[in-house]
Amino acid sequence: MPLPRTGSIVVLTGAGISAESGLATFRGAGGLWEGHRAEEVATPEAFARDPALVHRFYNMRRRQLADPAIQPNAAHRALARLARAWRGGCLLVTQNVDDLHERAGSHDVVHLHGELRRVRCTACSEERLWLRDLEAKTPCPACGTFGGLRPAIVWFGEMPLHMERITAALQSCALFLAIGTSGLVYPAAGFVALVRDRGRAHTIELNLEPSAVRSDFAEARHGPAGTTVPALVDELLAL
Ligand code: BV8
Repeated sequence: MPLPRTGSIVVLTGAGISAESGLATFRGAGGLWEGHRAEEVATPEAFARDPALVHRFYNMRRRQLADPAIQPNAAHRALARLARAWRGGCLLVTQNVDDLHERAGSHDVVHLHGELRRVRCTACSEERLWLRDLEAKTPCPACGTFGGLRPAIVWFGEMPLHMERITAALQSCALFLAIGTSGLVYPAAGFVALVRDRGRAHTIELNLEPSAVRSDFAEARHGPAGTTVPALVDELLAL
């Protein structure tokens, strides 16, 4: 199927798009942290059982993201360029909790799994930007409750965010791109099948290697996102 000249685009990104910026992926290089798999730490049960461990996990990642060496890369910038120039509309959905898409100039980024730089109080539900370490004893600035603050992130077993908006966009897009994701976590990994089953849209996987759902895509472009994404955006904008 050729690239569409018109119609809307939905882009789904995963940890692989941030790899060339220096942020570790979930499953690369052993994917362990303090001997734990992310799936073991990123759960409500882990937070209830050992809040200090979970806070350490996110404090480490929040500090890493604040490192000036961590910058958006050519793939992030190419997607911002695509959204600015593509006339049919382009929805950027990310599984990532970093802010590299925003810092590359993307607007209205849909964070399906929440954001590392925001926290929520489980007592009063207030959510706010939070850039420093968080401890179990940190009081909520809004309601004063101790021990209620948690990262505003969707953990395993929790409901992903913005699903209605994402599903509506998937049901009407002309092109679906998945970039830098292993296709192991649902519902994000199932988005391509929803688009494919409509039968009228093109689907492309851009990943370092075939993902777990490679066979659901009409096309795959394997290689580093910093190379494959700008090349595809150039092709789309030259149509
Ligand atoms: C849900 C935030 C119901 C945390 C994340 C039992 C109980 C409960 C649920 C389940 C269960 N069994 C299964 C489930 C469903 C579960 C799930 O899918 N589990 C998996 C492990 C089997 N899903 C959930 O629980 C979700 N919620 O199901 O609720 C529901 C469903 C539908 C509708 C309503 C309700 C919630 C899942 C969200 C979990 N939170 N993140 C945090 O960040 O700390 S998930 C986390 O892993 C990421 O956000 C991401 O989404 C996910 C996958 O990671 P990837 O981004 O793909 O990264 P990965 O390292 O895996 O792969 C990177 C890829 O990049 C690789 O392929 C690599 O080759 C490539 N790459 C590397 N370098 C480059 C590159 N590509 C290009 N260029 C490069 N340079």
